[in-house]
Amino acid sequence: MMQRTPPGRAARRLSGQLIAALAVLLTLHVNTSAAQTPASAPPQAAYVPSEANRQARAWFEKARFGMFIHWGVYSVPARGEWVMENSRIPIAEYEKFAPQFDPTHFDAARVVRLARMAGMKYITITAKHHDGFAMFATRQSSWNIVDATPYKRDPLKQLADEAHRQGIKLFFYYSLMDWHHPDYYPLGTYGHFTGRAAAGNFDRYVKFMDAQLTELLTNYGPIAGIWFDGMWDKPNADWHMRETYALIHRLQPAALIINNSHLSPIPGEDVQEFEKDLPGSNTAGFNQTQVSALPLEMCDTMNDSWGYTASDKNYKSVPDLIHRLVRAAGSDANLLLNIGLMPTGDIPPQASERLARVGQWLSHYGDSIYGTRAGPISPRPWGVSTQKNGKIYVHVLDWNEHHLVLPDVDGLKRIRSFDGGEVRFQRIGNELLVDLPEASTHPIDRILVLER
Ligand code: FHN
Repeated sequence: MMQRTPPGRAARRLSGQLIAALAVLLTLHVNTSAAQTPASAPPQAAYVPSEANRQARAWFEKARFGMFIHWGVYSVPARGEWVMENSRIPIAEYEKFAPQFDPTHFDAARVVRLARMAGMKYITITAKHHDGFAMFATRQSSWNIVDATPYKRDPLKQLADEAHRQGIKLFFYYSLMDWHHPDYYPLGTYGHFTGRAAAGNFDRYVKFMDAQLTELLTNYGPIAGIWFDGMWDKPNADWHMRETYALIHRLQPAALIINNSHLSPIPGEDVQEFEKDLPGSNTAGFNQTQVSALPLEMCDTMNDSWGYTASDKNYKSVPDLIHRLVRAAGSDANLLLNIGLMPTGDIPPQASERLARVGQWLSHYGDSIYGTRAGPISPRPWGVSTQKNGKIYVHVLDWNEHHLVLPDVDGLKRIRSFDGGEVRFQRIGNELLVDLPEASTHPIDRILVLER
C-alpha cells in the first residue's frame, strides 16, 4: 500500500499548482494586507492588536525557546500522529485505540520542570490533532480523553495548573483539519479513508470548533495562545477565521494567534510560523511565504517525528539542537522544539537527556539568546549574530579556522569572548579580521561580544 506522507511533499504534489499559484500571489502581500483571504470571506477589516496583545508579542519575542508537545491517542500505535491517514484506518477501527490509552505516568509537574530546565519559556501542546481526538474535557463530543479512555482525567488541566504554578506559559495547538468529525465536509486533500458519510455541514463544524476553543480559553486560566494547524487541507474553504480570531481575542485579549497555514499571515494573526525551516528558507517544502514584520517562530522535531514513533531513534545531537536554537535567534525567530510523549505519558529519555544538556548550555550562554533580536550581521553559513542592549553577539557555529572576516560595525570599540578575554581584530577597509578564540575550547558556539 502506498504510504501517504504528512503535508509538505504530499500536499504539494496533490495541490501543487494551486498552492504555487496562491503563494506567488501572496508574496505580493506581506502581513498587513488581506493576503490569502479565503474566497468567500468578507474583506478583512484592519486588525489592531490590543495593548495586552502587544505586550504578549513583546514577551514572545524575548522568550526565544519553547517546548512543543505532540500527544494523543495516536501514541498507542506509536507510529506517529499521521498513523490514521498513513495506514488508512477507518474511524471505527481507530476508535479502538482509545480504551488502550491510559497514560498513568503522565506527570505534568515533571514536564514543566523539564521545559524550565531546558531553558524553555513556554509549552505548546496538542489539544486536538488531525484525528480529532480532544486531549481535554470537552462537552462538544465524547471523542476525548476523559470520556473515551480509562484514564478519565484531563491532562491539559493538569498541565495548565502546573504551568501557572511554575510560571511557564502555555499554548494550545488546535487542528483545523479533522478526520473524525462528521461535519468536516466537503473533505480536503486528506481524510478520505475514514468511512465517514459523504455529507456534512461545514458551518456546523466551525461552530463545534469555536465551542471547543471557547472551552480551551475559559477553563484553563490565562492561555498564552492558540496554535492552529491543518488549514492547508482546504485553503479555499470558508473557515470563518475572522470570527474565530475575534472570539479568541475577545475571550483572552493577550492570547497570541499562530496559524501554521504555510501561507502569509492574515489579519488577526499575531505570530508567523515556519515549519522545519528558518524564516525565509524552504528546504522542507512547507514555507513559501515572505518573512513578515510579526514575531516569528520556527518549529522543529528532535528526531524525525512529531507524534511518538517507537521506531524513530534518529535523535539530533545536542550541538545540532543548540545550533538550531542559535540560528533561529539569529533569524529573529523562536525555536519551538518538539517532544512526542509516550502512550504511558512518559517523556522519551532520549528527549529529556538532550533537553537537560541544552538547558545547561543556555544557563551559561542564555544572555546571548534570550531577549535578543537578530543582529546586524545577517545569517551566514558559519553562524549568525544576535543583539541586545547595544551589544552584538556573534555566534561562530561552523568554522574551524583561526580567523574570521566580519563586516565592520559602526562605532566598534572592543571585541571580547563571551567567556572573557579580549579578542584581537584589525580593520581592513570595511571589514574586520578577527582572531578567534581556539575552536577546541568552545566546540558548540564561539561567541564574540562586540561592544561599541
Ligand atoms: O500535519 C502536521 C504535523 O502532524 C505536525 O503537527 C506539524 C507540526 O508543525 N504540522 C503539520 C504539518 O504541517
